[in-house]
Amino acid sequence: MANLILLLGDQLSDRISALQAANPAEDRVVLAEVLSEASYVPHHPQKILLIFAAMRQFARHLQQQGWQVSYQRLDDADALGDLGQVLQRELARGHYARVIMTHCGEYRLHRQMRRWQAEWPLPVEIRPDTRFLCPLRVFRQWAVERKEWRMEYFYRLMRRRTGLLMTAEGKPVGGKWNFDADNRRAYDGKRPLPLLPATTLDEEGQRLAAMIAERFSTHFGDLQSFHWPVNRAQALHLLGTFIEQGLPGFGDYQDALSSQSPFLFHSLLSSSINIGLLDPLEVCQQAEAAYHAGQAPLNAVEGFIRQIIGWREYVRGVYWQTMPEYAESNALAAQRPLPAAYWGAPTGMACIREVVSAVRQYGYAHHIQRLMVTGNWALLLGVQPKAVCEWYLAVFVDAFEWVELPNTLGMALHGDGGLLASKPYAASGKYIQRQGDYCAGCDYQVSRVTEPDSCPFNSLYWHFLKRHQARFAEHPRMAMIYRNWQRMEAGQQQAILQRAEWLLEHIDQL
Ligand code: FAD
Ligand code: DLZ
Ligand code: SF4
Repeated sequence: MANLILLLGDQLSDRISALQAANPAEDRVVLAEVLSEASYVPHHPQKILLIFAAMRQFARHLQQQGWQVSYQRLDDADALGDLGQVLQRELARGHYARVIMTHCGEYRLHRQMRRWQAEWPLPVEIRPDTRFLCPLRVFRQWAVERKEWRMEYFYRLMRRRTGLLMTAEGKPVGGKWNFDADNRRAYDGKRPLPLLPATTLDEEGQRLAAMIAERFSTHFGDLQSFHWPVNRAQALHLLGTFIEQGLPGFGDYQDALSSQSPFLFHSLLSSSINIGLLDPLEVCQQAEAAYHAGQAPLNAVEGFIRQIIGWREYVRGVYWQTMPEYAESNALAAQRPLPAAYWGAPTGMACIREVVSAVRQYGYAHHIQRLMVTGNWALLLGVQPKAVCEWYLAVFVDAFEWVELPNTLGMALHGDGGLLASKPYAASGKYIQRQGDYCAGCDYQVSRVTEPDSCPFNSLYWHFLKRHQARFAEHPRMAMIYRNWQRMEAGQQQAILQRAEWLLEHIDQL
């Protein structure tokens, strides 16, 4: 008998496990644009457009390969509101032995799928998501064997498992596992920036954009500058361009911030990898080949591969190992609401303004903008993790909870108490100044700490450290900072804390 196969909007890959060993002549594939998935957070309109346009193109691709596909469009007259309803309608229309799906990327949806398994009269099979390089059982094994989880050690395991940048003797190429120390340059404008990829929508995509603009008009974000790949050919093109133009500078400028470009030398590949248009291993193999061909230096290629086989796989493992409790954690008891500037309210803080306006325009910010500007600001202010996480999940085109939550709650906010990264990524304005040119266009003075025009990051940095002194003072990598604080005169300390208190009372007027 036939099987009914569900594919989600971030499972658009021929290799997806739900399709394996299926029979195109007999089985039916279901893809559905549903309001429940499009509105559980106020997704950036470009994220909805990306997912729907890519789903439509993938459904067409499957049909061309001979698959029978049922596709629900959001604006179909008989459109149903959620995935369970859509599947039940399909089940009522035919005779099926089982429903097959691939493990999804968010706990809330996984819980629904488990409910279908328990309640529906036919078997519901949830297969592992084999697009990831580290099966969840391997991560679990790694995690239970350790008292402390650190990405660096997990990454070495992944280098050995994949063989990427490994010598025949089983040693890391270049004699070191990690070249991060070489990846901290500010951008001086000398190396030419890669060109922004071309707009990727066909005529149908343009119509879809108009529908989304109308239906989701209250969501934060513009639709005009849409550049995201919506099919595999476009994603492969972007990958090729990145390897040629971006990768050689990726390492040097990985941590740079620049008002000249919101993208710098970053790949822009996260959405393509996350929704299934590209395979993470093929991306890394192309980068590795560029190194062996002498087209990109080792610090760039190692840094890039580390993000994908290291951080990306690590955060996914942490997510599934710790959910649902992880989402509830708030180790620093942060309670403030999210500042209005995150939703585009005017601010004199140039760094926040630059990043939020790029997010509005593109649904994108690169890692250092996410971590050290919007993340750091929320950390220093003590914004409630749930509010911050909802923002990150909504406004980035590449955001799915398995990757967004550990990065935001764990890495940026230290809300997990150090499970993901032992030390908080808290920094003063000096860090932002060192990494780029935002401060030159700011209403505040980065060199000042206590004055009315002093950079808000500066006093709030000390306020954060003082608030959490009991937790961090003994941390070996933070002891020196606390010694610097102790060395300040009492009057200076008091002035800093007073300025910070004033800022905390006027957050939405900064
Ligand atoms: P590049 O800088 O070119 O990096 C190459 C690839 O490495 C990325 O495409 C991505 O697949 C992977 N990668 C890099 N860093 C990470 C990381 N920390 N975790 C997982 N994968 C990584 N990434 C998402 O894909 N979705 C998210 O929702 C998301 N939320 C984040 C929230 C915060 C607070 C922070 C600090 C980071 C977040 N990241 C997220 C990770 C990272 O910032 C993005 O993957 C990256 O900026 C995407 O841009 P890019 O493709 O140009 O990446
Ligand atoms: C993000 C998203 C959106 C906006 N819409 C849909 C949709 O209509 N149908 C669908 O199958 N998937 C959608 N997605 C992606 C899902 O939300 C995603 O599969 C889950 O969050 C798990 O990662
Ligand atoms: Fe940001 Fe402070 Fe620099 Fe202004 S001075 S851009 S607020 S770091």
